Amino acid sequence: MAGRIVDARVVVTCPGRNFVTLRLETEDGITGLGDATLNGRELAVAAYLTEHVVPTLIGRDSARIEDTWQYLYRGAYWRRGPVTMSAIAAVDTALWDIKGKTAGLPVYQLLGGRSRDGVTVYGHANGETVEDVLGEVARYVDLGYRAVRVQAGIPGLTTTYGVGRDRLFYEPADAAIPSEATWSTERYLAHVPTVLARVRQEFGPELRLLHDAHHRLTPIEAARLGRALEPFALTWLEDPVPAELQEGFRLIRQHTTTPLAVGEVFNTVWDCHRLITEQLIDYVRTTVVHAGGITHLRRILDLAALHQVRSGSHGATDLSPVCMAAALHVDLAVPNFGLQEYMRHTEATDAVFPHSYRFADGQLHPGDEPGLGVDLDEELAARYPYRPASLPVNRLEDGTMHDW
Ligand code: EZ4
Ligand code: CO
Repeated sequence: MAGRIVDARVVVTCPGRNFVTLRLETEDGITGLGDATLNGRELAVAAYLTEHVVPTLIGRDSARIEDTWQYLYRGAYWRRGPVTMSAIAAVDTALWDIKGKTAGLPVYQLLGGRSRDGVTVYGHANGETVEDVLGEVARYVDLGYRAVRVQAGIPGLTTTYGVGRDRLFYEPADAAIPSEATWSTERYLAHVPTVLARVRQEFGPELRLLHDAHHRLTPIEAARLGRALEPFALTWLEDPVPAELQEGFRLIRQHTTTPLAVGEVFNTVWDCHRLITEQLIDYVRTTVVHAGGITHLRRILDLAALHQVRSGSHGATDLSPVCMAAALHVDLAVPNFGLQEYMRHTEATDAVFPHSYRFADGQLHPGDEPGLGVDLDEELAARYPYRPASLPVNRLEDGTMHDW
């Protein structure tokens, strides 16, 4: 028995980028970790945890994961939202870590055991020119990846989402006050199909290809893009439209057979229940950290399984190794796993969060350590103080604010 929670600490560290981590400790000396990182809004979640959650955790039975989730969700009255749900996620993830360590089992065993041998991941190939992109795809193939997301610079635009300065470690949060990018849907729609055509032509039919439109199109524009990409057989077109409007996907669906993925900004099942039950999407990209932890992500994926929607959890670098480990345990266990995004963390981040998950042959394996298999080196973390960094904003060429 792990017993009651006697300590709860929020650790903010910036080994290259900001991470917020909750560490819980029980009376038996068992510790659990949960990721609470919300890119560009880190201190809001840290304050939510410190001011409103941590005081309610001390003395609580660490074994009662579901009850604690319900307490934090129903008990807040102000439900949902990325700040609240990331805070709940951190507590939930840390409690699963503790339960695993208490049982002497990796978390995936607590979730029903493995449903597959490993977790197939996709990497991010990106470059300014088509030639750069082809070189980057080749690099991922050489590294063993079986699935690659393809993002390219758009002629006429100075910066484009997904195209970074550092190829392996893409980080869009680049300034304390948001930097401003310029967007043109016309330029984008004219160019992107030519890039995917070249990549498919060079690499043949077996490599799985993906593309992220990053919430910038209207439904009919997305329908047109989906149709234009059909010959290149994408595994998915991601975030075609801003997804507050779940009904918007009906229009896209009427026009294209390109599979659709969405959900990295969703916080609860209520953001995607219609998308799932009406089969308007193929992959739901909700994550452990932003969608209420392992407990709530599994609830979303169970609903998705009933409707033949598969998982495709967000795995960008702004989700810490604690979230990545938790995602891998879920991915290994659920029947309807699809694909896991995997952007490598920097060496500094990996040193602050030593972890047992490993990449081999295009797959990640969470390892068999009890719990999540991730630690936090607090001494090292303390050497990297918080640095304000925001995600950019987007304007059309005439200055109109647009979705980033
Ligand atoms: O822009 O995680 O699919 N991945 C993505 C990411 C998001 C960042 C935002 O913090 O869309 O690159
Ligand atoms: Co995305």
